[in-house]
Amino acid sequence: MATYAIGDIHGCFKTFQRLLRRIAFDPWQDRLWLVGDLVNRGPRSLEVLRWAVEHEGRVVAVLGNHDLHLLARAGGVAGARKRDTLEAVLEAPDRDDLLGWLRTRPLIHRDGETLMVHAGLFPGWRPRQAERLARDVEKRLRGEEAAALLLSIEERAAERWKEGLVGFERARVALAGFARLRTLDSTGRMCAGFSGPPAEAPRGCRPWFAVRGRRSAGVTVIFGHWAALGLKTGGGIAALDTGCAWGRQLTGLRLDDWRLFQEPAAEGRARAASVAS
Ligand SMILES: [Mn+2]
Repeated sequence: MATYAIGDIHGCFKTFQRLLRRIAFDPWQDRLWLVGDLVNRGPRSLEVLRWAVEHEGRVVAVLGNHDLHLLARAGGVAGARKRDTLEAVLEAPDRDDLLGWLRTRPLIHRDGETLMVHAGLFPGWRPRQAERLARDVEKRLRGEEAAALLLSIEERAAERWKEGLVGFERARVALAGFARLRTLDSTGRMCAGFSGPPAEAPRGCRPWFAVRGRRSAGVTVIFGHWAALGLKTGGGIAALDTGCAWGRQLTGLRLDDWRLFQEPAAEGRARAASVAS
């Protein structure tokens, strides 16, 4: 039995299936950790969702911002964006089952000293605190505040974590961390408009994992979301979004021995020009 963490699939179902063949994935024995953004940008989000639901006993998937965007569109909270490729899911006869499954995914998954999140952790968060926050936000995403939380992700605000936050505001800022965080300025505010490589970050903006004194440094954090960062493993992190939807690769990391597996994108390079969010 092995456990593989896999980067942002973004509807690249063909590449995903090829990667599973490459790693000789055994659905009876092995487990998959998916870092989120299963859907959008690539052409086959519907197939990815159906596969994940069919294999739900072997799959742990955390919610990414594009998964949340799909839920926002399905709920009438958000309209279509220019590069959305979500129509097939929204029009599928089994959409309610698929969206119901997606809506109930966690924001953080932790197994011992390994923690998976889609985008990142605010530097002030201890792992236990981040888990408690995730459980709180997950509950709200299933309740009456769901629409307002989904809308907050659409608005992409430059949020800043503070210990004194309470209630909905606390949940909203936490969700921005889980689903959208890349870099922060020296005051701890997200440099929200920036999605490029770290070397091109605006002055004073640092990757969340590079902030000195980060309180989650005691666990290994597996994440995706940042295609322009690319593959980065070691130093307590594994960044696995290698831009499958941009014509690059889909990456799998075997958590048992940290061996890497990469599959070139089979979906072509039609959208390779941009690597924004
Ligand atoms: Mn993302």
